Amino acid sequence: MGWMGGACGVALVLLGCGDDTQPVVDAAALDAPGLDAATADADPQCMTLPGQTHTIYLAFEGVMLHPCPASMSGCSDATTGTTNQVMADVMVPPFLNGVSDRQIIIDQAVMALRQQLAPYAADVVTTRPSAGGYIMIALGGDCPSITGGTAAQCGGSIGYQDFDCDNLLPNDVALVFDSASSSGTEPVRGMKTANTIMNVLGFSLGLVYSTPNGDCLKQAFPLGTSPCTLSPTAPVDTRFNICADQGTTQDEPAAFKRALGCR
Ligand SMILES: [Ca+2]
Repeated sequence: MGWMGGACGVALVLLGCGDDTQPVVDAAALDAPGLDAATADADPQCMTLPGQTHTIYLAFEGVMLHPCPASMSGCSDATTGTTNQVMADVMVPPFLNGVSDRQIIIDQAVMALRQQLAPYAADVVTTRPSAGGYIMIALGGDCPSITGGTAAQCGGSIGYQDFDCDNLLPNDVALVFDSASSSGTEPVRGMKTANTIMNVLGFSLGLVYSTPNGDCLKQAFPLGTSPCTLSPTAPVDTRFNICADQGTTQDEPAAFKRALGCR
């Protein structure tokens, strides 16, 4: 589990219990196969692995989540709302529920995230897809009430995600709490939200904690007013032994390319 701002990270044993959804067919490939082929030729890292999903669903308006069966410790499946991060069925409330300018903050967050992901063939949507695979970011509420963890366990976490070492699960579920967007102007609160999404998304795609300030994968990174960054040589935070094959650096853009493809 990834505890942003928390004291520790715990590696999950992934059981390969992904769902049976078919690999997403990229409609763009049908429209412009030549362009897609050229992109892949130009950068082999852009050839996505089979079964990966390209749609990132931001659930801002509330979503029901269900715990994994006891026998499955790592079975995130956004299509069914199933995740190892909750202990019981829980309704995530709308993001910034009751905040008068929440829609402006949400719009800013979506815009900032789309800019962050512009190099990658990711589709950021705010309506739940009716078919196909997708990664879901469930936004809203606070850590204790959503995860069932104690305040001490949550440790002020603003986001929460399973570390998906080697990116075995295509349809991840990640959590971003209201506290990710705690203060500032509307654009700042949107940027904070987008940066937190980038953080939990990186864990979904197989990355672990990094150390540079401003890096998207840094634990409790300074949120600031600018986009977080992805580095091809980001030093890994070796205080946390999260993935068995983690090195001393990680290629963060490559992980996003392999999972999402390139524009
Ligand atoms: Ca994944």
